[in-house]
Amino acid sequence: MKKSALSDPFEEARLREGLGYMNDQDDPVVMVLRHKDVRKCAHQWQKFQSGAKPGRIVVPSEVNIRETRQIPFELDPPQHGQYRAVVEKWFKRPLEAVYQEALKVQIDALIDEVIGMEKVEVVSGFSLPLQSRALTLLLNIPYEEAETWIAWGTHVFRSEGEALDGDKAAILYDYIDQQIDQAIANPGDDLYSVLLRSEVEGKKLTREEVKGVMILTFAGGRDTVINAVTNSIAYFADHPAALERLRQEPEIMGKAVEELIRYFAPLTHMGRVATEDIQVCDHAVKADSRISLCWASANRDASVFEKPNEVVLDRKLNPHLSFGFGHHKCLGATHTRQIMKILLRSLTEKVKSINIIDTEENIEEWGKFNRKVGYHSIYVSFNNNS
Ligand code: EMZ
Repeated sequence: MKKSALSDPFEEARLREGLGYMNDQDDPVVMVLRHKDVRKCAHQWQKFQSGAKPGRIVVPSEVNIRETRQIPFELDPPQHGQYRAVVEKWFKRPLEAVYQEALKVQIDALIDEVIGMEKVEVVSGFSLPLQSRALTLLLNIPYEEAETWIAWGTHVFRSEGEALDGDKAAILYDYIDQQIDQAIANPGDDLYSVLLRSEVEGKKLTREEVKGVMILTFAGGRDTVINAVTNSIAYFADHPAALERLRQEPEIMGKAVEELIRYFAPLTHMGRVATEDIQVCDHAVKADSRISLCWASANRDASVFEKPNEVVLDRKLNPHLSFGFGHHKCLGATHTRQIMKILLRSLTEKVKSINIIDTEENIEEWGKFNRKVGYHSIYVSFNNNS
């Protein structure tokens, strides 16, 4: 198997029962594995809620490390829609030409920095700076601020050897508090200031609500984007012909982005809490217990995707669930798609080939399922196009 491959550990359980079982900090999770069931449960928000105790729908649960509700992610309708409406337009800004041009400048500059270097550790030396610098555009704040976030490492709630790190979370919370204070003192055109000016049902967002949106913006799109970028680099290193194809057929770039995101599924699953006793795939789920919607498994469902374990760059129909499904689908998807599109474009323009030197895989353990989601580290060299 190629180094960049991500296998599908859920296949057998998906075909047999459609479910997987795992224990998470003594709060078990029934994982929903089939594409159609994942979509169905995602739709049934009255039965499977997101607005449970803050942190409980995340797997591993974050109830012990945070109390702030992430918004709009941990709300159910109708509040969900009201809060989402406040931020929706802002998170569509990546569709604007000026935004894309600025992102292209950033990504080109980063590739210029690493190209020709003997070896680059992609996670910390490429994907993390790329994600952090791009985030300055999403927040509309000065580029230099990215340096602070790069120093935090790839995950804001986890650290090496610790799946949930409360001290680390405190760094993010304190930082956001300070930034909110600054935006109150000096309002501008940044996301903090926009949120502080916003209203829901005629009432200004509270400080806690502003914090909830900001924490989600920082945490939700961090390791996920880093995994998508890192896995893409590994993929093109293993498949130079794919990079060459994109060079020759730039018109398939959009499809290639969707396909890479389907195949990598950078977020394995997301939880919900059952509001009543209910059956899922003939299994009794008790009220107030957790299920998870396993995007990674649904994306390999052979009843929906032909050759599910292959990257088909120009895949025609691609109803992947990597950005979730239903009213909760990822708010950062527009930004992520632009990052990926521009990354692919810049790679075709500047990089001839990529060599993998050394890798340490990041394997998640979900009950009996071991899933590779990306890398702890991957050393490569980028070879230029001249
Ligand atoms: C939460 C989550 C959101 C969570 C869409 O995913 O991402 C995780 O990485 C965070 O730890 O708090 O934001």
